[in-house]
Amino acid sequence: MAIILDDISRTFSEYLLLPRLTRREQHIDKISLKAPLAKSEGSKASKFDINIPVVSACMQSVSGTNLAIALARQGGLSMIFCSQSIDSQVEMVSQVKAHKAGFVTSGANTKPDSTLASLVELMAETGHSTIPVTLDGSAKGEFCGLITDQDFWEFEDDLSNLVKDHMTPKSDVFFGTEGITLRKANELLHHHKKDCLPVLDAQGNLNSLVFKKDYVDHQRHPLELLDDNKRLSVGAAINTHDYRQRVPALMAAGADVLCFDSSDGFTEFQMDGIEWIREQYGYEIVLGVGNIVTPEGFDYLAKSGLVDFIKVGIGGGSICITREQKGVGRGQASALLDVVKQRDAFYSETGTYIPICSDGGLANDTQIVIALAMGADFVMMGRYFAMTEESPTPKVSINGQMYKPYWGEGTQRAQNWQRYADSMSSRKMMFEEGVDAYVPLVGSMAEVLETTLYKLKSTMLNIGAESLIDFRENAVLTLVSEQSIVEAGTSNVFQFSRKREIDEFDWGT
Ligand code: MZP
Repeated sequence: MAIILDDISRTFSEYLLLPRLTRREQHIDKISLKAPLAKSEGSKASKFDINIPVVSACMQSVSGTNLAIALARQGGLSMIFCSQSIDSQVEMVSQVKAHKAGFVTSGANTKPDSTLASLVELMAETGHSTIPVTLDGSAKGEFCGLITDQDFWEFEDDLSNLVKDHMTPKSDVFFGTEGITLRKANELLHHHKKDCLPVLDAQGNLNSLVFKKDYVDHQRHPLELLDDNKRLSVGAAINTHDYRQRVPALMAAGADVLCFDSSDGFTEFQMDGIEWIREQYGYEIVLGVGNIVTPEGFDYLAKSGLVDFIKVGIGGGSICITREQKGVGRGQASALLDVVKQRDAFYSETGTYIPICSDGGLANDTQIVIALAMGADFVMMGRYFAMTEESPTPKVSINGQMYKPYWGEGTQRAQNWQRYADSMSSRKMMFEEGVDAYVPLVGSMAEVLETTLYKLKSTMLNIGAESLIDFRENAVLTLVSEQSIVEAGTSNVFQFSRKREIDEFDWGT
């Protein structure tokens, strides 16, 4: 007979945190939100941390290049989706890695004999206002000079003029030579009051560019997640079908983290993939796996000794209908609590700490806070990021309100890419596990995230915690009744829903 658990599948909104002692010396600015992504042994630190405990979901409508760049600059990590051809995923990973290297390979170049008209076009196309001039117009060609949008007036100058007549020639450009440190390059920019420093090799060819704005940007984003070469960090999703081809390409492109994207990771297919990756690449790469919702699933993956972090969650995603379609899944809070308990027991027994990611179903900031208090090391979110300016989908106006399309990876729409990328594929989609939807546009990701993280830190103060480890160790949670949920909202007061109502209200004065 089937086993029926005594436990009920519960969600985050059914729990509340109790306050603990907040000490005088505690301050919101001293709280660290660092979280591990790689497994660690004993008291050794994890080899890969993120600076804020959030990652963006392995989804087409979420984790594209722009979001990956914006999130890494805030200290988090994106998992670039794998429901696309290997080439286009590699291109996205490469774009994130190229975005900010301190030393940037020039992405837009011109020749001395090009016209200003073609330069204007190039500037509009790439959004760059400083363009290196090389003899053959390539990123590594012989350096001839620099031209910026300050060197000509688009609506006054004759656009058939040649670049060489308006550029600053090499003889007047301050440049560095290959091997210069980033610190020295920034010093030169500062000293000579310049915005861009070309770096040339011994033969006078362009090697890279260093920009003042990147330095300023770095100072403004102290939590930026960078690799050892000072490039932004980025994760990439993988699947159980083509990892033999996809993983080598992603590794070559510089992906920092690989993460299996699967609604059910308690499978021998995923274990085959995990074993193959470790055989080929050892422990060089951080490897995330899942998803699971039971201690049994945790044990299967953790006891292999091959995985870094484990994702928890089946069927809780905002666009997910897996539970309805297949009758498989578990309330996210119950799944997380049960798996965290197993992880902690595993740590006590073996000394190996495996970070847990709570994936999907986080409907608001409070639920993010509760997931971290329950023991998730970090959370993965789709809807949250899909609603921001930086998600890869276009804005759509519906009845005067701006929205963004958001769809699940288990939809026909997401899976269609294979029809084009892999004409040999005989896999046919019999039913969908996700829906195609719209979410309201909420603005810039950095602004939304700032509020979320401020709320998180403020709750951590209530619990007397200075780190996420303190937070989960000190957390005391209680289940709430339906009536206490009602009590949690406002009660017996009249609320104005719109500013206009306030303006129009007769105050009797
Ligand atoms: P959410 O943050 O929008 O609630 O959920 C995002 C998560 O839903 C993803 O990280 C993934 O685990 C899951 N997901 C993505 N697509 C589907 C689907 O089509 C899905 N069913 O369940």
